[in-house]
Amino acid sequence: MRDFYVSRRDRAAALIARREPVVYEGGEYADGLSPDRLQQYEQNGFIVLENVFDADEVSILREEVEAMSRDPDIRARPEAVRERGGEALRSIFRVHELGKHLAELPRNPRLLDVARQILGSEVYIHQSRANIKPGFRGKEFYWHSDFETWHVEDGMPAMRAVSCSVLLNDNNTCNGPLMLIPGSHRQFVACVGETPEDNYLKSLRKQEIGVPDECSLRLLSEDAGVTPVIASPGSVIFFDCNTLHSSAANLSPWPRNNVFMVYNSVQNMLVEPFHGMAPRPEHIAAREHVQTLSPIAVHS
Ligand code: 6CS
Ligand code: FE
Repeated sequence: MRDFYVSRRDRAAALIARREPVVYEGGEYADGLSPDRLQQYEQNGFIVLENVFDADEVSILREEVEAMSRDPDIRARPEAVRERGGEALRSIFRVHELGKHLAELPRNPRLLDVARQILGSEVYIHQSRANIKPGFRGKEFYWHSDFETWHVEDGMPAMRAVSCSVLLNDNNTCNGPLMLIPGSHRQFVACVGETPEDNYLKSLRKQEIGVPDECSLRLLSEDAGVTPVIASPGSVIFFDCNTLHSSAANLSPWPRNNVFMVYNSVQNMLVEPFHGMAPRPEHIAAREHVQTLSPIAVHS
């Protein structure tokens, strides 16, 4: 398959125009978002929906994530990723299969219909994770496009995936909220540097390869600025797979635990990774274990 988004090769940094639409099939495949909101998503590359889950629903999910992060069996699994230089957990991958309540989350029509509408097809989960940022200790995530990594390291062919972050705590100005660059989804930033073997073992703790250069970051944030998402628990952020985002360390006393799920179109299944190396493990990028999602009944 031809690689239209060459990155991490023997080249300088570059901005490459996006080839694919942001919203597929005219947004008519499902009706998760109103036309206004869909347009906002298309323009900015993200949208924040408030009160998607009520306090009871959120506390069930929050407690499940907290219990998982204390569970010695989970902590011993390859899905548990630690912070640098210690035992503290940074992320737990594949939470939509390891958890009980979290297993139902991707099939909740409040999320699933938004993903199906944006991607204009049936969808499956490419990756899920809980990102754990305890007060005073949670570390940062540097600027990146998820698609850059998924394309190069996982062989995701096209920009036809959407991430969804479910806020389990209050995300405020002090506890390291997600920050996004509006409009950055419209160009691919080709990154400098070569991918080392088993890069994910390092990059999931601190990403250094596949991060945009400062000049591109400045260019893209010059007009539109940077938007921090300050929102209450139960809010959901949908963002395009190529929208540049980051988050700062949590120096506040308040935890910031969010669940993050990536919906990919069934028309955009993984091929061989574009850097020619071995694929990353299944719990980081679903390749064989792919299940088309059908909605579950939930009270609304
Ligand atoms: O490598 C990955 O797939 C992950 N890394 C980051 C920093 N964000 C997206 C994704 O979860
Ligand atoms: Fe990311």
